Amino acid sequence: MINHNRKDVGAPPDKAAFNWYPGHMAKALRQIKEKLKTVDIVLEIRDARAPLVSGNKVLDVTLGSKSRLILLNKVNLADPEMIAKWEVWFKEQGVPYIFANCFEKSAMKKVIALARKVVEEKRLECNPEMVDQKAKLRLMVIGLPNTGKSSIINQLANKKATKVADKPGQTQVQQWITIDKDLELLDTPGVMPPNIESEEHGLWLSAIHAIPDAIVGEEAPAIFIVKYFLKIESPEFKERYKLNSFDLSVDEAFEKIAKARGCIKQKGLPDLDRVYKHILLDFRSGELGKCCFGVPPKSKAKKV
Ligand SMILES: Nc1nc2c(ncn2[C@@H]2O[C@H](COP(=O)(O)OP(=O)(O)OP(=O)(O)O)[C@@H](O)[C@H]2O)c(=O)[nH]1
Ligand SMILES: [Mg+2]
Repeated sequence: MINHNRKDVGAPPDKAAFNWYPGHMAKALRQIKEKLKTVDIVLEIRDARAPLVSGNKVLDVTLGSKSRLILLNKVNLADPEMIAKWEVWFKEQGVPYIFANCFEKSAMKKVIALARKVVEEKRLECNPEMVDQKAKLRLMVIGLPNTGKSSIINQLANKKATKVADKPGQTQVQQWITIDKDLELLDTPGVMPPNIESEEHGLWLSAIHAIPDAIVGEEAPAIFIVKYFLKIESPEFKERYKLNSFDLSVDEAFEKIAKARGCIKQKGLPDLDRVYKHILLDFRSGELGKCCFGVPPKSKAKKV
């Protein structure tokens, strides 16, 4: 019998447990600052499943007045109803933004067209004489780890110009990629905020794999995911794990998931470590249904 209420299991980690800031990130942030002058615009990649929490206040400060376009990627994994609400909120904030799935070529073309428009508008505002429609666009791609920065660049380049993996911290050095004579992109390593605001935000970021599993462990994010999909009553989740109802405790759900995924040890006991891995994998590939963590803030004080 599983008992996640035991004191030594299932307790959510302290928010400090989510802090992951390896040496290459401090360096990456320094290098982002150094390169700002050489680019026309910064393309900030976020995860559409956590539109606010996958941003980074430290990056915001670093950018100063540089033009920025926020691309909320992986929209194919996000709950469309919630995205509609977030769209309204982003519009109200008056910042350029776009929701996209980087594997759709047409969406990526829209991103570049929008980036050009933002740059042209800024030039027009600052110095109308200097506007040159054909000027080369130099764009720096930044964001939290694993949000899809390198994938977006590869999609635009139409080749494997930079390494991609479902592993936060894949890119560790900056790399310029020339798309054509009019477009150059700078890939940068993902940078985490130095402090995660709450345990809940830490769990969201672990679930979407911005933080490596080795830092937090697999148990707490897996429990969070199961609770979330039970609560939203996701039909895909129910079907995937052959559940007969959503009215289950977390422990009952884990027992059923262990059976459905064949994670049974000798003597018929559930192999929880394997169950956690399955849940994380299934969630990250979208098998459990669409999701969106957090709701748009009501307070005007909370900014993008
Ligand atoms: N479903 C979906 N998966 C995506 C999308 N964009 C990227 N991915 C996946 O997200 C994972 C991370 O992609 P990367 O491009 O390596 O992410 P990154 O931001 O460069 O990561 P770091 O270099 O670690 O900072 C890969 O498994 C991609 O296939 C998207 O729009 N939809
Ligand atoms: Mg990368």
